[in-house]
Amino acid sequence: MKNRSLPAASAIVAAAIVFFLSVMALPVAVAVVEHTFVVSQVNMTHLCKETLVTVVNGQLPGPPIEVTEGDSVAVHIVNESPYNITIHWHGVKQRLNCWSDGVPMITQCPIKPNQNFTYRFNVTGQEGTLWWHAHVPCLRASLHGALIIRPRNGASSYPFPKPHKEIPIIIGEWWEKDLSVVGRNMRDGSLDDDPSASTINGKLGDLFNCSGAPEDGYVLEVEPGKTYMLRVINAALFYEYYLKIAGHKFTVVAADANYVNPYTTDVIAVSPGETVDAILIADAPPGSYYMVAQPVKAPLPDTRTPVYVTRGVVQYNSNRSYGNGTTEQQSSSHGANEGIPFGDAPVVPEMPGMHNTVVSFDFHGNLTSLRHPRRPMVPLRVDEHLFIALGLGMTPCRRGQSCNRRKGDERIIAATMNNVSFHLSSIRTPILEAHYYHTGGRKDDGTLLELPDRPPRTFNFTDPALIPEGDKEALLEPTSKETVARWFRHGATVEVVFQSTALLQGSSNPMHLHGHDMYLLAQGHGNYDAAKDVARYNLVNPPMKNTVHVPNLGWAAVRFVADNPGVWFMHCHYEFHLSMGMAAMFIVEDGPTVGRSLPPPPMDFATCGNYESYLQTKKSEVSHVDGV
Ligand SMILES: *[C@@H]1O[C@H](CO)[C@@H](O)[C@H](O)[C@H]1NC(C)=O
Ligand SMILES: *[C@@H]1O[C@H](CO)[C@@H](O)[C@H](O)[C@H]1NC(C)=O
Ligand SMILES: *[C@@H]1O[C@H](CO)[C@@H](O)[C@H](O)[C@H]1NC(C)=O
Ligand SMILES: *[C@@H]1O[C@H](CO)[C@@H](O)[C@H](O)[C@H]1NC(C)=O
Ligand SMILES: *[C@@H]1O[C@H](CO)[C@@H](O)[C@H](O)[C@H]1NC(C)=O
Ligand SMILES: *[C@@H]1O[C@H](CO)[C@@H](O)[C@H](O)[C@H]1NC(C)=O
Ligand SMILES: *[C@@H]1O[C@H](CO)[C@@H](O)[C@H](O)[C@H]1NC(C)=O
Ligand SMILES: *[C@@H]1O[C@H](CO)[C@@H](O)[C@H](O)[C@H]1NC(C)=O
Ligand SMILES: *[C@@H]1O[C@H](CO)[C@@H](O)[C@H](O)[C@H]1NC(C)=O
Ligand SMILES: *[C@@H]1O[C@H](CO)[C@@H](O)[C@H](O)[C@H]1NC(C)=O
Ligand SMILES: [Cu+2]
Repeated sequence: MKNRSLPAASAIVAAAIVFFLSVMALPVAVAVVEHTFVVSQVNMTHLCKETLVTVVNGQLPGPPIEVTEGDSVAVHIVNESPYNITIHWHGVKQRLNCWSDGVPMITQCPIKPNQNFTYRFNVTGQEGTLWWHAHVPCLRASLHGALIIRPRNGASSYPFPKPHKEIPIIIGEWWEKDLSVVGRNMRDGSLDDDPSASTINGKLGDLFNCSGAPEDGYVLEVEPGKTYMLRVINAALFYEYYLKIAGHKFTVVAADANYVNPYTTDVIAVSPGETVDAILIADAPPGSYYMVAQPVKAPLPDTRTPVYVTRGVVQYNSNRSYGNGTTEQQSSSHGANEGIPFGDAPVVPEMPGMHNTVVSFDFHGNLTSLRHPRRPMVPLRVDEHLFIALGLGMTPCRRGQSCNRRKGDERIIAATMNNVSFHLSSIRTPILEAHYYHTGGRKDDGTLLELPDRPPRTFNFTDPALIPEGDKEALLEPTSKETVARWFRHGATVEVVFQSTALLQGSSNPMHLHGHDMYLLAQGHGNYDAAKDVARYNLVNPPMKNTVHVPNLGWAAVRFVADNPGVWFMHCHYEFHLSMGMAAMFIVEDGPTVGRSLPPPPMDFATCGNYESYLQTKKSEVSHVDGV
């Protein structure tokens, strides 16, 4: 392990600026939460093997960022890795601040090795769990962490009883392969790389071993009767996961940093990019219980193997509390009250079948947004309708590309939206910068292709006969790589129906939109049919999501208001789909006033050519320790 001291790593410097808003004549404390993220490579050992991994501040998962709603955040990135890096603040709305969205060559030049960059953004009008991750092919598998937003008025203003403790539960993967190579392979259509294990909070758990010695697992210690808020994040590249704890139920209270009506369930379904906040009450007989995260596979015939289940343990505190301030430590082999004696093997939960996608469908279908002062009304009038078919296709192999896929060397797999596969050609200026300065990225200037509003041809999208290569599928497989964008007038209400298809696979698609939350109006199995499905829209309290899990061989209908000017990436959060092109840019035009238009880039914003002259601003940042 590389031994170095970290410069003020994840320090939240104390102090608070107090702004006196003349209008309200009330003091409102606004704070700057400041972090330094050193991106570097360290050796970590799992499964008997030392592996070089790229991490932030030597940690996997990376450091959490904890803020209070309304705070300003400044994160100084020090790139000591050999890779070009950007960090995306997943789910942060970045109002009028697209410059800090962290998508390479779309919103900024990547941070080169041995360079620094500072992200500045405000976290306004959002509460709950989000996360941050590198937006570089595959490297997000080891470059990620939680972003926790607490209410301005303290934990007492949660719309549920204040939990005893709040615990991030980050589901991830352990990769022994070089992730930068895996990223290149995926871009070139190879699906042959797999992780070596799944993880909970970076731990592989006892289903994995080194020469028979089990790997450490994550342990959540609980006190009987107490309430815990689990902030569940799926940071994995490949799979949706089911999370269960033997002998316990969850009450889901938020998803994607939006409160939901409390929903009690014994299983949480969380797709890559999604977050779920759930209350766990330690109300089972004291003992130990496995917490299991199991990947969800597409229905058979499924193309991807293998899958890895991981587990940790919920361990009841074995100390006996006398209720008079005295706790007595008990030996762990000592029999407890009723229930499971300590020291026995933890109780194992019964998991859904590996290919059972119904549990996920029900979970997502049961989320409704909580009535909350900040909950906006669902827009009823729709200005733009898009129908986006998600699938795979084939493009001709380009010269110089390693086309080791299918039928010799002629074609490679691509992932598509309406028969176009996203590809950023070698540009020197990020799209957002070109768009802002009118040197490109504008509608009709010929630099980008417009994403079609619907697929070029209607077919039976969910016919399983399209999954294997064959005559039926062959007609639909040719596709092309383009730099695709769809422009929206400022303030337009956009309805998008995402249709998962059976083209060469039957997988679900967690669709993520940057800079906006989407109202998830409805989901369904099979082909979307407006004639009957519009009637099923929830226009009263649909959940608001930044990542919408589009069911396997099914669809999801969403609406959003395009009122945040900028160039926003919209893509599948399965890394292989994203790398293969299941993406597009949603470009929201400026509004009629300065206050509704994208401001110029920050003073210290680097352009791709002049990193050398990049100025590290030394603004006096004043911060506070978060928590009221
Ligand atoms: C990782 O381990 C390898 C082999 O032991 C060693 O050569 C390398 O210097 C180490 N790298 C770091 C960053 O510690
Ligand atoms: C990093 O990006 C620059 C362009 O900004 C490119 O020239 C260079 O090859 C990239 N380096 C790596 C290691 O990918
Ligand atoms: C980047 O930041 C680190 C830590 O603050 C500093 O030591 C280093 O000189 C900076 N590098 C550049 C190129 O500005
Ligand atoms: C954050 O909020 C402060 C105070 O309202 C404002 O001055 C600043 O410009 C905002 N920063 C960003 C990046 O939006
Ligand atoms: C884990 O244990 C099994 C069975 O004992 C063994 O076959 C396997 O090699 C072990 N894995 C590692 C990485 O040592
Ligand atoms: C609390 O109760 C226990 C059990 O009755 C007793 O042993 C202990 O001394 C008490 N502690 C105090 C501080 O009263
Ligand atoms: C149990 O009691 C011991 C000794 O008082 C203490 O060190 C330990 O932290 C306690 N465990 C928990 C989970 O509270
Ligand atoms: C909610 O979940 C239950 C099973 O727990 C299921 O029967 C029901 O159909 C789900 N509701 C929706 C709207 O999906
Ligand atoms: C699509 O294909 C499925 C499976 O073969 C079939 O059940 C369904 O009826 C077809 N739908 C249409 C509209 O043809
Ligand atoms: C998809 O696009 C490719 C390349 O432009 C074209 O050859 C093919 O006909 C299109 N497919 C359909 C179904 O329109
Ligand atoms: Cu996808």
